[in-house]
Amino acid sequence: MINRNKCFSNLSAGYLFPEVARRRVEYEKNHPDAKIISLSIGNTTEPLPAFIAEAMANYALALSTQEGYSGYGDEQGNSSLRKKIAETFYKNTASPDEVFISDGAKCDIARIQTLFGRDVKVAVQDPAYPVYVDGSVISGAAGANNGSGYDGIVYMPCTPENNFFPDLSQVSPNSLIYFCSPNNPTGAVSTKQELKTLVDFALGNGCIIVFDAAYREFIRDSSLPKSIFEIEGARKCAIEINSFSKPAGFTGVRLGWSVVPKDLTFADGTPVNKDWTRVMTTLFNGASNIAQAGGEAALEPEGLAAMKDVIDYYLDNANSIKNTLELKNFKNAGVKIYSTGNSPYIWAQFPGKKSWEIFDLFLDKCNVLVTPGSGFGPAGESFVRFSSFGHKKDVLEACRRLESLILQ
Ligand code: PGU
Repeated sequence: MINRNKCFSNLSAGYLFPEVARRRVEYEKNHPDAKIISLSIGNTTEPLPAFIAEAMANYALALSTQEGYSGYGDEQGNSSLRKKIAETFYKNTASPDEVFISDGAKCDIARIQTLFGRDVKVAVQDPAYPVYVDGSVISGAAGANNGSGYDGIVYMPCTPENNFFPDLSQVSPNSLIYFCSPNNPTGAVSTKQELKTLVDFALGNGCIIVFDAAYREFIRDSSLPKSIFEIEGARKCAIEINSFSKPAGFTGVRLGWSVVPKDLTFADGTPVNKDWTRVMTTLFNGASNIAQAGGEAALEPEGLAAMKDVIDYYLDNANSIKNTLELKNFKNAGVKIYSTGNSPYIWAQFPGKKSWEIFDLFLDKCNVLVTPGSGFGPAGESFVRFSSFGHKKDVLEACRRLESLILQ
């Protein structure tokens, strides 16, 4: 028999969101009448803008014609879409041949680990989107969980005390630094000055930043940077990962992209772009051509306007959740709310309580599902994350239930 890959036995728990779903099912078994509302996983709920859906439908229909049919496309993605992404999001900072189209940001975060192998040192914001850490464990770059985190990972606490920007001094030279802004789960958006500190640190210490900008379109404060490449020097030390999931509602359609600048090199001088091209052409066969047609429509003026409307909708939900959590019942119990208005997530601290305890309390007393902060890393303990992805009527109903919650 083949031995189990040890890296899998190093994982101390299942993936966070299936675990939340499992507990929901368990609860429903015992409470069949419960009408649970999820403010947990960040999954889009609103219909695709018609303009974008029509572009995909037309493309799909044309596939049944001789003229409209296409098979495998370029592994790096359609050149017209790469060009549009470069023009829309990276004017003067990245060129189309530095853009790689993918089937989503999560998949890119997984594949990116093959670039660096098991010997790379990894640093993550704590708390962080769990895929950076779990993926590092699966790839062997991190070891077993020692009770306060996985061996080999440098956790950089991002807490209210440091305004959610980490102290980088703990990061070893030549590390891979995962960084997410707007951040999942805290919602914090790093300022230009903060990202400059990060970029300067990476440049001075031989580090590479994997910058996850999946929530960039939620940034409404125009003084805040939407891309790491707005920072001078980032082309020499950063990769950016992004997605159509949240702005265009493509969580199910699946489409994302990465930007790997040609100026970024490994210690031996090899361009990272060269190896990333090799990974994308060898381990990936291109994003769905139908999804790419949708992506192109999303970047037309009509698509961009429709995406803004959908994001406004979720931001309005976020505001309703924030207003509810600021009510007396929460305030008097010492609950602290962190909400930036530039993110779909509200991060809330319940001093003295464990994250899963708060999860159980909301599930039991309000039939509202949230995500326990400890699932995002050790510094997330005593926090929970509220997601604003949901139909407005459901979010408002969840808020009504929370209003009458009595917290001891
Ligand atoms: N990056 C970040 C920071 C995310 O929060 C998510 C989704 C993704 C990437 C995934 O992007 P795709 O392009 O759709 O692959 N986070 C959600 C969903 C959970 C999950 O497992 O992806 C969340 O609730 O945190």
